[in-house]
Amino acid sequence: MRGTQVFDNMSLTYILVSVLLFVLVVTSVLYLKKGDVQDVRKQIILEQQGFQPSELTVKKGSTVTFTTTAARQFWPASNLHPSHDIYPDFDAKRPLESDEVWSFTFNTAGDWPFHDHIRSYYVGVVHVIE
Ligand SMILES: [Cu+2]
Repeated sequence: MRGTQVFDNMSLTYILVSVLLFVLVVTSVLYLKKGDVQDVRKQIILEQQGFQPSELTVKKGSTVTFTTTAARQFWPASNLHPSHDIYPDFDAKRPLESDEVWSFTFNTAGDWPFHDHIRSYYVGVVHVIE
């Protein structure tokens, strides 16, 4: 009986350690994924279906690059269309050619919805955190 008890305790320990390791691995993966969004993936692409990603979270001071895969001009700009006055600097201020790259550095924290000024039904939002 005593042997069985020891075995059960060891099984319990083994299960607990396994669960803890699993939680640790999942937490690490989620943390790294979040890091990707904030620190590595700072690109928004206007595709045929719309902006990809349409929602992006970056740290204040991050530069986000806007490009398009659609073979036509585009014009990223902050809302509201057509005045762009929620974040006037967040505006390419002219039509960009399809092979142009436009970058903007977000120095103000907040939620910044934007659109393609040429086709204003293409929309997205950049969340800038401190
Ligand atoms: Cu506009």
